[in-house]
Amino acid sequence: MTHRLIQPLLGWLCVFGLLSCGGTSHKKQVLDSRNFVQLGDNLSEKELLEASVNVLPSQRQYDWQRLEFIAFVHFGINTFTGREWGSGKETPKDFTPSALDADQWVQTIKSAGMKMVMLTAKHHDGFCLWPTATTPHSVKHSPWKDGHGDVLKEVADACHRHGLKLGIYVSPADLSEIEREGGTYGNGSAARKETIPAFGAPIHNETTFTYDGVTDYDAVLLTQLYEVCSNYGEVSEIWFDGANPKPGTSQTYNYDAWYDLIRKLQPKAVIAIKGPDVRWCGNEAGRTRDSEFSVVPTNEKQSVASPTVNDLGSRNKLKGAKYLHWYPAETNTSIRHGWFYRDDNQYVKSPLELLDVWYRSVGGNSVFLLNVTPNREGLIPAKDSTYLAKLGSYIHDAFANNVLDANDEIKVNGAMKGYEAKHLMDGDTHTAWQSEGSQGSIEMMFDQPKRFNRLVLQEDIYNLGQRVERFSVSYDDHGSWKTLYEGTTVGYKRICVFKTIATRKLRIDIPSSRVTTTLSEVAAYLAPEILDAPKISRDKDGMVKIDVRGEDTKVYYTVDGSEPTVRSKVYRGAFPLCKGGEVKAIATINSDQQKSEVVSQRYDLCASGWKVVASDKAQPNYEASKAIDGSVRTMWHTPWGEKVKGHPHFMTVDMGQVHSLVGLTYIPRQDGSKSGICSQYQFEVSMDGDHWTVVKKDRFDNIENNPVKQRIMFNRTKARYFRFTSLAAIDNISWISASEIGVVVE
Ligand code: FUL
Repeated sequence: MTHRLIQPLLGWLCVFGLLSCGGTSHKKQVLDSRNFVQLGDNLSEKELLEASVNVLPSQRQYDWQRLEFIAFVHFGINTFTGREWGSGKETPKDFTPSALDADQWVQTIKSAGMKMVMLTAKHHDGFCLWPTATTPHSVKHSPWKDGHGDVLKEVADACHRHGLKLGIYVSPADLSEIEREGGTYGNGSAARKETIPAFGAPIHNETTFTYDGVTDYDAVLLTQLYEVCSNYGEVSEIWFDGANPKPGTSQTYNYDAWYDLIRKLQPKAVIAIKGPDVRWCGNEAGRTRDSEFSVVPTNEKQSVASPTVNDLGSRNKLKGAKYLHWYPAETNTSIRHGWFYRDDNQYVKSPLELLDVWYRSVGGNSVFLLNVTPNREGLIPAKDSTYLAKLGSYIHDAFANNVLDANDEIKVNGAMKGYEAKHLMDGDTHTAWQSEGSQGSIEMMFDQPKRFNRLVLQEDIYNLGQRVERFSVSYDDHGSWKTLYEGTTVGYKRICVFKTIATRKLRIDIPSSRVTTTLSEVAAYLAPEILDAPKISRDKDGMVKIDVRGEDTKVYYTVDGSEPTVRSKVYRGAFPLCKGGEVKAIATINSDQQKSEVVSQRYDLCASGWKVVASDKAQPNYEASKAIDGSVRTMWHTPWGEKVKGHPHFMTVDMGQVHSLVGLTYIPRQDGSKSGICSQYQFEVSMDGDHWTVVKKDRFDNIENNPVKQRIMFNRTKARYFRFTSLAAIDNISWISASEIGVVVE
């Protein structure tokens, strides 16, 4: 790294907390000098690229990246109240798992190939899953194990028993500290010097920490961090969520002190999301960018301008950057619709859906953080655990044997000394092939044709940073080159997925890299073909269709919740299911020799015969009827623009006959935009269209980050009409959009 480019870091690092430890005052830093640089002014593109390849992962970031696939466990008060976000007004008495078994969690997670378990030790509601000294709102005051239980300890012990790492999610937002009498969150307390742990929490190893600038709430949070970082063995990740269900309450956080405490007590732990080591991928659906750069421009507080934008680190984005930071992406999503277990109607992503996210995230230069949801018994539900084991076997079987070997002939367009082509297949990600220029090509020749359908590329990010910006893979098909795959970034890992080929020659062209071209490892695999699962859909009138590919594919299905087998009903064409229920289907080929995985879809009452009888004005082509047309591709949308009338907006539906309703459904727009997604609503019912009863008035928890189907239950009520009224949309937007609105019947 040239010193002209990078100004001394030291001055900047001193921005971080002044603190004293055990009484002696000294300065500490949170960053590693490898992974963050301050840039000089007016750098040319060449200088910027040089600077960017010199930004490298810290050891803890590298160790974390190599875990590849890790688990979130969302469990807490919400599991028992059926909410996604709690209110903070719950009582510990609600926490009543009847058969909690952390070994079952950890073994299930391990069966999927995940390497860490990250527990929501404290979610936004503030309920602590360990017996903290900071608040009465914890397991200690719950009926579970007569207040002697400690979920975090059970999980930590199970992780250590089964060889998995431990991660801890601690929500900075804490609603119990807002709502509770004497609560500290947003109480306006002055910042002061404070010794941690506070609240009489036991001191571990005679170590205390004294920080300046500590508010009452900082003292709570710091003590909680002290407890979770001292008493549960090694911690590999701490997750600070940015979300806050009650953003109006003003409370500053002394992040510098929080980070410092973690670094001291758990030096190997990465601090994620609202932290300097790991970046949120920007959505909760498990989507990874096509080009995921680990080196991104950040501000002096090491946060990206917006984690959700598509381009964070391309050449274009480096222009004018002040700081460059190794800030890799973590892709998160939940196995269910929702982060917490709600009920057995909740949608569970199939192994193939999860595998797809796995390929894109792990194979797209990011770590995949998949959430599992223990139920009210305290167990990962049977369906989910079967799916997770299946996912694990898909991954294991796909990558069982590298078909390339060191005897294969390799030609490259040049190599720097010590970076010869032989390193591409030495199985060591700390060695690499590197050519002088920014363009490169690798050609491999095999004695016998080789068959494969996956190609795994890696860079030596630890020593050389991230360089490849564009590449393509081609193979020799009987004398002519055919393109197999085109991609952009590689970084830690890129997995190229394509149809099985057999070839004697494979070529990787890299037309664009930063400074030099390099790859550390190339491997190819023949993943067993997996028969495509059928796709189930239903139209407005309740007719269910099951689609499969291939003419000789047979489909069997059930509608009573049982598992479909070759003895179940054969699908011969669309069938009616207006009332709703669960459709499960399986595809087979070769006279039932080969089977797909089972897919299932749950449906509520269809909208056959329904009519919108009144509604607010809609934008042309976005009439309210589009919310009951059975298609998630169309939507109801009220007029948008600066001067439009704000909420409430409503639509009234005549269902044509009386139904016994037990819930409502709202599917937010599914086109990727968040505009007009309803965050607060009112739902009314009527027998005659004149006299109305409000049956629900509430918010849709976490709908901004996780815009999936909302299914809200209420007490049984008879009605022929319903009225859905929006009271607010996310980001305080004045209009409402809805892909579908419906009801749940008994
Ligand atoms: C979000 C939270 O609000 C959700 O409840 C969940 O914990 C998810 C992982 O992060 O920001």
